[in-house]
Amino acid sequence: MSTPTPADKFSFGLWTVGWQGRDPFGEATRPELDVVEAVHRLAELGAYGLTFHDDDLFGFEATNRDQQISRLQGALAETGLVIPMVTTNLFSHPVFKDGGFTSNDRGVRRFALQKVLRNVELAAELGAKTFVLWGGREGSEYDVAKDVRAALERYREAMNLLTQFVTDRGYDIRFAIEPKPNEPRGDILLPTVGHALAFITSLDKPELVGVNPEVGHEQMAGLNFVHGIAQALWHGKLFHIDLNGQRSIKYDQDLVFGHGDLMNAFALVDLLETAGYDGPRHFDYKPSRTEDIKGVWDSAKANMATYLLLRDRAAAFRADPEVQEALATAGVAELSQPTLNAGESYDDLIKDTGFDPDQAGERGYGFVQLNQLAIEHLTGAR
Ligand code: GLT
Ligand code: MN
Ligand code: MN
Repeated sequence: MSTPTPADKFSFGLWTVGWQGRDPFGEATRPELDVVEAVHRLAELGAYGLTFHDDDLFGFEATNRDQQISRLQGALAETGLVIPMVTTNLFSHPVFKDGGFTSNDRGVRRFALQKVLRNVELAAELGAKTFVLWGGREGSEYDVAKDVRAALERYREAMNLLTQFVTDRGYDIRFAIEPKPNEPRGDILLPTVGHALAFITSLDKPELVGVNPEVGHEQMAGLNFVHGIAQALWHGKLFHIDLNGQRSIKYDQDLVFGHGDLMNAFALVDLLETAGYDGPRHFDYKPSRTEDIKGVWDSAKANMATYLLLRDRAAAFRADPEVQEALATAGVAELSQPTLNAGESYDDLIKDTGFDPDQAGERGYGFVQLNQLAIEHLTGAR
């Protein structure tokens, strides 16, 4: 089994290993984790990056902001860990109960933007290249209480202001919107990858905005995460990714990567590794509430170990001659061939009499056998 190294580009949110296990039904089960300790432990385990919200590092009041930033910088210098992504907490404080960029309260919207602008300055200072925006409170519980068209207009206004800001300041930063269908709001705006991709096309500088899809968030909506990622890649919009595990349509579980739909995780790693995605492999999970601090670090390790196992398994799957034969039978590569020949037009197609639909209807694609081979590789039987 391979050991993680910085070249694998594994990163973790400070709020993940730092989660104390507080949930709507119970108190914290673990003590606070200091950022310096987090950086050192993650570096020892072979991660390359740490990400954080402003509030994770210095709290909402930010009374110790400068001190915490310099403590973080010290730990980074000692370990070589980097900060590939920064994000802003627009969801914990009561002021954001009706949202940040799309709160009905204009004062709140101005405050939310100010909080993000200040944090983008910090992101630039720390060398982060991606700024994630998870709009967990942008939404509603009651349809009559939110003018969704106006909310989207305000969302757009916010994104246009932010992209103008990084452009004027000359920052090498792009934004990544993180979709989620619900929780904590009853319904969240831009609930899926598809919604976010469509929204981005309406922006002034769409080239500076992409998506940060999270495994569990798409699966909460019953969607196929691999399909969502493939489409984001196809649009050139996969700026960042949140890896974790989710078991079916229910509350956001944030399990270790692969501890949910393992088969989909296998296909995801295969896709990321073969499609040329070179961004961070960012884990956004929660060490379960049952775990002590040893369990926290074991679970952090488990995320990376699962990713590397799946990477090895996927490579073995691709290299297997039987798989290659099954892929050929399935016609997987044939889909990359344009449907019309070069120079052919719809007139040629209308006149074409060479195709026998009855005969083509008899074709067996062998998809089940291909999938079984994938299972055999995934389980180490091959
Ligand atoms: C929060 C959320 C995550 C987001 C984080 C970024 S915050 O923990 O559940 O999915 O990625 O804001
Ligand atoms: Mn989540
Ligand atoms: Mn996330």
